[in-house]
Amino acid sequence: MKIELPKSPIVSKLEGFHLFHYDAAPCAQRVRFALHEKGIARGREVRFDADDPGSCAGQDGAWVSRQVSLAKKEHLTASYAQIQPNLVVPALVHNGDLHIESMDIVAYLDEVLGGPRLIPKHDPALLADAQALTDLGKSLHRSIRFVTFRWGLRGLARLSGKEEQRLKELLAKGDDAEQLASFYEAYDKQSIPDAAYFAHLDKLNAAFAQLDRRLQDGRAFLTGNDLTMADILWAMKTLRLLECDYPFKQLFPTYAEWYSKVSRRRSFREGVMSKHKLMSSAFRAKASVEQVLGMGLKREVLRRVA
Ligand SMILES: N[C@@H](CCC(=O)N[C@@H](CS)C(=O)NCC(=O)O)C(=O)O
Repeated sequence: MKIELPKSPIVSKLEGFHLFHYDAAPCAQRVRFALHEKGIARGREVRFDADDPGSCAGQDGAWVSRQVSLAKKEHLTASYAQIQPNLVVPALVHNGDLHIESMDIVAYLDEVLGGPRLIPKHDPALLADAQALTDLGKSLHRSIRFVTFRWGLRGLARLSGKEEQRLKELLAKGDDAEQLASFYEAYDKQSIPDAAYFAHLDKLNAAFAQLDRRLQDGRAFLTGNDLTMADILWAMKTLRLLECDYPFKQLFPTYAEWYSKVSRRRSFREGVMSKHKLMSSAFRAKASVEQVLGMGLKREVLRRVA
């Protein structure tokens, strides 16, 4: 989705590709994955709000990285609110045009860049299938949030009273398109209630079972023999859940093989993981400790599905 009149004075100054993202955020990882599939490498790092000419310049064959730390709550600042009105990552600026919504950005990149097609427009049936899987993934965005916040992040993700207030003030006229404000409001009061947590977990389990079944016919990727936007979206959900020790191998072995193949791609290793390895290992270590303490996601899912 292109934002026609960006509020931030920085946007119009940016040349080439500038990605506002966070290394650990699945929605931003989707866009990095797509950029690298298209042969656009990670370029220099600049502060997300830097606006001096050196920072704003483009970089040949590369995207400029503007990290917005979710851990430091940089997305809840007035300068970021002027770039991404929903206060989430990612946002992409391409030659002064601002785009938001990760999967819309992937579609935009597919349109303006060469390289392998991520959206199979040449085949209406394939396109409809890729779109349906992408829509299914989008509809489970909140489920991933519920499950990973409860098991993976817990107190780390809470907002202080001040931060919660700032979030509400920064959202334009109380618009809560990504439901951040309502989510944090409930989460900060009572963590994730069991009923909501299990309902979201069940939805995810059902979706993974469905994807596992479709891969059992031997296809290489979710919609056939080529990687599409659907693989990109689902791979990032899978990475996030693996970091919380979701038992893909035990429950959905064909799906786990698909993921393993996707995660070996150069675009995944360089675009998604290059600067995320440490954080990813920290998440996995935390999940392992939880498992030792008898409270991990793996145990919970296996009990639920058995
Ligand atoms: N529909 C949006 C969702 C973006 C989104 O929710 N981003 C998350 C990271 S995956 C975020 O920035 N969350 C901020 C927070 O949790 O406070 C998209 O696909 O771009």
